Formats: sequence, C-alpha cells, structure tokens
Amino acid sequence: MYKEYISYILIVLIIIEIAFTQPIISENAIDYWTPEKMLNAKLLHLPGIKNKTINNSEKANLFASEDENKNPLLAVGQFFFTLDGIDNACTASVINTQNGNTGMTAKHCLYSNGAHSVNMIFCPGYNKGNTSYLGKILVTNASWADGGDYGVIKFDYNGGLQNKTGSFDWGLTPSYPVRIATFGYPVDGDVNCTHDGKTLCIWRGVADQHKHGNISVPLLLGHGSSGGPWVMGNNPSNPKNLGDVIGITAFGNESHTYSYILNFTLIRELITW
Ligand SMILES: *[C@@H]1O[C@H](CO)[C@@H](O)[C@H](O)[C@H]1NC(C)=O
Ligand SMILES: *[C@@H]1O[C@H](CO)[C@@H](O)[C@H](O)[C@H]1NC(C)=O
Ligand SMILES: *[C@@H]1O[C@H](CO)[C@@H](O)[C@H](O)[C@H]1NC(C)=O
Ligand SMILES: *[C@@H]1O[C@H](CO)[C@@H](O)[C@H](O)[C@H]1NC(C)=O
Ligand SMILES: *[C@@H]1O[C@H](CO)[C@@H](O)[C@H](O)[C@H]1NC(C)=O
Ligand SMILES: *[C@@H]1O[C@H](CO)[C@@H](O)[C@H](O)[C@H]1NC(C)=O
Ligand SMILES: *[C@@H]1O[C@H](CO)[C@@H](O)[C@H](O)[C@H]1NC(C)=O
Ligand SMILES: *[C@@H]1O[C@H](CO)[C@@H](O)[C@H](O)[C@H]1NC(C)=O
Ligand SMILES: CC(=O)N[C@H]1CO[C@H](CO)[C@@H](O)[C@@H]1O
Repeated sequence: MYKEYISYILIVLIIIEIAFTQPIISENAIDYWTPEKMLNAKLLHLPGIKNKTINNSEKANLFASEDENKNPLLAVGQFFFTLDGIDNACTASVINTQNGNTGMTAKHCLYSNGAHSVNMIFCPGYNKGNTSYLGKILVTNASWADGGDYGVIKFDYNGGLQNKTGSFDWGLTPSYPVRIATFGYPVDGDVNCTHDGKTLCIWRGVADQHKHGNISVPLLLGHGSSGGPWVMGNNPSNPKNLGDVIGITAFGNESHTYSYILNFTLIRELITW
C-alpha cells in the first residue's frame, strides 16, 4: 500500500516535471483582439535566424506558389497571443483528435523565459489580413514539455473545431529525405509569396535529417512562420486528405529552417482535455 503510494507520487512528480500545462481563463481574448491589433501584432522572431535581405532569385528552384485560394485551407491559421506584454502572432494548425478541439504550435509561442502567453486566439483560414467565416476561436489551454519546441493548444468550440476545419493526421515517422509542404505567415524569408505576415505562405519541397537529429528544410521560412506545420502527403487537390504533420517550424540558421522530431507519445500525453 505504502509502496504503491510512493510510486504514485513519483509518477505524479515525473509528469509535473515533463509536462507544463497552463490553464488560462481568457474570455476577453476574443474582444481583446480587435482587427487593428491583429494587423499590428508582431510576428514572433524565429530563434536563430538573423534578418537578411530577401533575394527571391537566389533559390528560384525551391519556390512554390501561394495561390491555393480556390480551396481555402481552414486547418491552418494565425495564432495571436500576448507574451511578456507584447502582442504577437505565430502559425498554428488543427490536428486530428477525438475531442476535435486540439491544435499544435511552437512552444516558444506559448512560453518564453518564465512568461506564459495570454489572450490566445486562433484564426483558422486567416488570409490576406482577413479571418475566415469561423472568425476568432478562443484558445483555453496550452501544454508543452522540455526538449522540443512544440506544444498543443485547446480550442473552445462547440461541437469540435475540426468538424469545420478538417485536420491534419499525425503519428507517422517518415524516412528521410521526405517531400513535405510547410505552412506559415512570414514577414520575410525565402518562400515565393507575399511576406506581409497576414498571408498564408505554402512551400513544397524536401525535408532532411542530419545524424538522427532535428529535421531541416533548405530555405528560410521567415519570422512569423513559427509553429507552422510540416506536412507529408498533403495534396492540394484533395482537401479531405490534408496529410500528416511530421514537424513544427521551430528555429533557423543562415540557410535552413528546423523542426524537432515530434514525439507522438509525448503529444498524446500533453493532450489532457
Ligand atoms: C528581425 O525581424 C523581425 C520580424 O520582422 C523583427 O521583429 C526584428 O526586430 C528584426 N530584428 C532586427 C535585428 O532587425
Ligand atoms: C539576387 O541574387 C542573384 C543570384 O545570386 C543575383 O544575380 C541578383 O543580382 C540578386 N538580386 C538582387 C536584387 O540583389
Ligand atoms: C513567384 O510566384 C509568382 C506568382 O505565383 C510567379 O509568377 C513567379 O514566377 C514565382 N517566382 C519564382 C522565382 O518562382
Ligand atoms: C479582406 O479581403 C477583402 C477582399 O475579400 C479585401 O478587400 C480587404 O482589403 C481584406 N482586408 C484586409 C484587412 O486586408
Ligand atoms: C462532429 O460532428 C458530428 C456530426 O456532424 C458529431 O457526431 C460529432 O460528435 C462531432 N465531433 C465532435 C468532436 O464533436
Ligand atoms: C535540436 O536542436 C536543438 C537546438 O539547436 C538542440 O538543442 C538539440 O540538441 C537538437 N536535437 C537533436 C536531436 O539534434
Ligand atoms: C545550417 O544548417 C545546415 C543544415 O543542417 C547546415 O548544412 C549548415 O552548415 C548550417 N549553416 C550554418 C552557418 O551553421
Ligand atoms: C517520448 O515521450 C515519451 C513520453 O514522455 C517518453 O517516455 C519517451 O522517452 C520519449 N521518446 C523519445 C525518443 O524521446
Ligand atoms: C486539462 C486542463 O488543463 N483543463 C483546463 C483548461 O482550462 C480551463 C479554463 O479555461 C480549466 O478549467 C481546465 O481545468
């Protein structure tokens, strides 16, 4: 009995150590984010990359088109939040769960140097500075762990947001290199699209892994793309099959952008709702 109690405590302590959950009651977040604030939100700095002059002709062979407006993609959106007193924006996506109200973004969009994001909202299908018909969705919980720059968020939407947006599957571990599509709202970087931080930019190309470490794509996805999904099997002509998330835009160097390898066991544990 006593032994059982001890191991129970131990398990609880381990869970507390690896998983931080931040329950935030922010009913005002919907009102807080006026259209003006959304347009003026700072696109969160992508750790590691220095701002450089964009020269689109450098990597012309890598470019994909942003023109996917015929099939508005609602499973990706802009994620607005206040961190350390500053109004910021990142990218987030809806992932396939039983509760229907779960998304993913980067950990550094949820937590930084002891500060937790507040006023969190998700705008599915945000594009060219406009919300979709789904408007602003309140984000009521966020959870993440040490050792990877990604986390899960909980949407407050009756009936499950993914019923309206569709969702990305997850759980596949590809062998590298692998063809993927990346999604984000950058203000700069190498993707051939309107880098205004308000327009969804999609890049299709190959992600590779070096020495069993993090995975990378050979271009700068740009500031504001943090938290965007890296998706394999995404077929733009079949919106019912969005593909599988295998990465989340996390950081960059002078030439490449990185994602951590996602630990799907951990992600399952982080979804406590
Ligand atoms: C780099 O770009 C980001 C995003 O536009 C901006 O917030 C930041 O201030 C810039 N940093 C420098 C050193 O110019
Ligand atoms: C961009 O890079 C290409 C190839 O390096 C070069 O030819 C071109 O002059 C550059 N354009 C600008 C505007 O710097
Ligand atoms: C960038 O996109 C535009 C519009 O889709 C296209 O006309 C142009 O050829 C593209 N540039 C490159 C270098 O791929
Ligand atoms: C929203 O989209 C409409 C066209 O559908 C455009 O006229 C308007 O400028 C957009 N709003 C913003 C803030 O860009
Ligand atoms: C999604 O909608 C269907 C009916 O359209 C409903 O049966 C199901 O419960 C909904 N999913 C969630 C998570 O609420
Ligand atoms: C992934 O990148 C981070 C940040 O540079 C680093 O701390 C970590 O060790 C890397 N992980 C692997 C498995 O290479
Ligand atoms: C950036 O990352 C790529 C891929 O990991 C690597 O080949 C390259 O050397 C890195 N560049 C710098 C300046 O570290
Ligand atoms: C993934 O997460 C689980 C649960 O937290 C953990 O037990 C496992 O060691 C992790 N796997 C890797 C490869 O880090
Ligand atoms: C699982 C979990 O942390 N749930 C919390 C989500 O946030 C609400 C408040 O918005 C809390 O009441 C829940 O406990």
